[in-house]
Amino acid sequence: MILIGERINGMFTDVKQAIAEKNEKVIQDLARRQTEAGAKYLDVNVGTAAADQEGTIKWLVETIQKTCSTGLCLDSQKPAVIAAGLSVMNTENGGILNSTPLNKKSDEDVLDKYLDMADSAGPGVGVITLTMDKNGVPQDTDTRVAIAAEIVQKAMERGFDPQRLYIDPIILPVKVPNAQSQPGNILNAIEQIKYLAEPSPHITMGLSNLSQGTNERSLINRVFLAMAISRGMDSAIVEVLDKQLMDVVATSEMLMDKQIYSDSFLKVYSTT
Ligand code: THG
Repeated sequence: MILIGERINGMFTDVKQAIAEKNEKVIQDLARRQTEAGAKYLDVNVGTAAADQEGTIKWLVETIQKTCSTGLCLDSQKPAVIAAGLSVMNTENGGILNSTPLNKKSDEDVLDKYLDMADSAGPGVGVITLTMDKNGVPQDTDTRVAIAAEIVQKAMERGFDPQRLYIDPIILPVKVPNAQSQPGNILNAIEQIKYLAEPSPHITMGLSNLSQGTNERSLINRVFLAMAISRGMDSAIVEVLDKQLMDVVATSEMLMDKQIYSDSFLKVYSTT
């Protein structure tokens, strides 16, 4: 399971404040703790408060890199912000550009822009691609799979290895009215997306979106994570500091025969 730590995101009040005050320690502590908890990559999202998003992502990347060499997952819908982060990013442990839809009304070629940036960063850098197009986020399974198929096809046509793609079927809060059929649709989409290429593209999601606004955040996250892993999801942007959630990852991997059973399987688990 390729775990991406979600905490360095300006959406969190502690990170937002650290960005405003240029407090390196808060960011570096989060980087270290998430790495120790099993994050293979650290998501880096400046949030919405920072006026200078390009300068802020550079500061975050440089601040994190002073303290650890964990791969980074640059998180922005704006190619210019990703490019700014990449300009100072160390890619020795790989990296991910997060994220692009298939296309946008305002930018027909946005997917190509992200793939171009990943190519110039090197073969160890992947791209998270959303099953979303100029019509927005689809509600049903079939449209999600059709968009994922177009993404895989576009990547293959230009020689971009599908194994560098992380397809994200976009999970939204279950609490939103009329959204309760979405988790099930997403599970069905995951099962089909994994067959779009051989070897399969990665499949990921921003898991915590699902439980936003609910009273049972960790429980909802844990149960859906196990369900999605059982259908073939092999990566997720998650709260790696949630020990119970990490135990679900380890147990799911063991039950899916990705890790050998031993009585201490929770302890020996390491990200693969
Ligand atoms: N797909 C991809 N990238 C993503 C997402 C996605 N990046 C961002 C997001 N979604 C995943 N990361 C988060 C981070 C935080 C929360 C949810 C998803 C979250 N934050 C608290 C909240 O809003 O309630 C913040 C509260 C606090 O300050 O403590 O839930 O889907 N590719």
